[in-house]
Amino acid sequence: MQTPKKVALITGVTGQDGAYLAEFLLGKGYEVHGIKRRSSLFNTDRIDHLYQDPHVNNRNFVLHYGDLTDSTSLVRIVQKVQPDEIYNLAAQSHVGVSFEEPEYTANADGLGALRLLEAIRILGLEKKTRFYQASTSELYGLVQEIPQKETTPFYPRSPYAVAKMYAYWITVNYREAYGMYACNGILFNHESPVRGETFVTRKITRAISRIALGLQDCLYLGNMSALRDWGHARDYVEMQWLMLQQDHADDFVIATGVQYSVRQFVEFAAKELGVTVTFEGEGEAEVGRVTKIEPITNAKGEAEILAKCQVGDVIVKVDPRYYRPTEVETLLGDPSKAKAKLGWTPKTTLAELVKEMVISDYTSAKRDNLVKQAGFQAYDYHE
Ligand code: NDP
Ligand code: GDR
Repeated sequence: MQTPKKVALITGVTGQDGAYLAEFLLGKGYEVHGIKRRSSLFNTDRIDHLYQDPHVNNRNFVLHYGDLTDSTSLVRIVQKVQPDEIYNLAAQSHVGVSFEEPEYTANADGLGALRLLEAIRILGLEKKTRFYQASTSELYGLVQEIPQKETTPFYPRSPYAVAKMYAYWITVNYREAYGMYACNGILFNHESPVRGETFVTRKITRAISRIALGLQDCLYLGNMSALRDWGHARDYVEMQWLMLQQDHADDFVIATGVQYSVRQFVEFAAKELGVTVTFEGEGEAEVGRVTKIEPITNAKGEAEILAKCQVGDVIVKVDPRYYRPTEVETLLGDPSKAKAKLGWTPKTTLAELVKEMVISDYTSAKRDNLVKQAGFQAYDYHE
């Protein structure tokens, strides 16, 4: 007899991690359900390659309308889907924006986790449904220990991090109070070509590509001294799954154990297109100037100058509007526990991650450039 397919429910399926996780679980033979929000425009770009026509029977990828701020929708979906595993990835995930929308962030990111845990309890699924909470290195905020591990005290520095701290502890509490299999993945920053355009890595790879093609003059950034431990989202979703396959629920730090500054990320990204950026000046007067342009080996194996900018051009400036009222200056994770207990190690280096992101954004920028050259308006939006 065939063993029945495992059923997973992913909140935030239209986001970066949701898309990678859905693809990963489908590859493992799961029936995958995702919760998407109603939007006035299509918001499924990242998962369109997984889409299955709703008119076809026996789909293994199904989307449901719902919202983390709406308990009734969550209870209805959990009841209908009867999931073996819930991955709670949905969130207002932008730290900077959380200072502008603190109440909504608390509602979606903090109480959202509670609503899902309660849905499991109300429906009597405590013994069936395993729960993953997308916790974050932002919990460490003003860091109390370097590197940060599972036992490092939290000191959140934004409405986002404070909301996520509630979600972290309510997950631990439901595990202890009701014996639920519920765990926290304390994930350090992870990126990819489908990272949201307003997070700093994607903002950089996108802008550098557009500057190289003459579509944009300058990249405006906030605190370029911030240090982050950046990994690849594709590697990190595998760990989210692994955490739900253990004998006992537990919480794990997931990180690479290496950190770089935002400034270094700019240098690495520009280098991929043959551009050397050198930083000069201090504070708000700091700029990044092009000091060298070298040919890059193109897809045909020929040496080609890709960048249209000139030596001497200032292509990076500071814009204080991107400063945060309270900043997280440094994050560096210690993933020893995940390595020992889950047998997990990140596969992608930062150099490989930067390359993949730049290739993807440069390809999109080339398409935008063709559109512009054909006389169509190429709109751009900076944030
Ligand atoms: P994204 O911002 O790319 O995706 C967030 C997802 O949540 C989107 O699908 C979004 O929908 C959805 N969403 C937002 N608000 C609601 C709501 N009220 N109800 C239902 N869905 C909602 O985030 P990532 O994929 O990068 O991150 C996934 C999770 O992991 C998040 O919880 C994030 O806070 C956390 N995290 C992320 C890290 C990272 O470095 N990427 C590190 C540590 C934790 P829509 O597409 O419609 O906007
Ligand atoms: P972060 O990611 O806040 O770490 O949260 P982000 O990429 O937004 O910022 C990283 C660092 O870069 C600095 N920075 C800028 N950031 C943005 N977005 N835009 C800028 O122009 C800019 N200039 C400098 C920031 O100040 C910060 O220090 C991400 C999110 O995915 C969270 O959901 C997740 O929990 C954490 O990572 C781990």
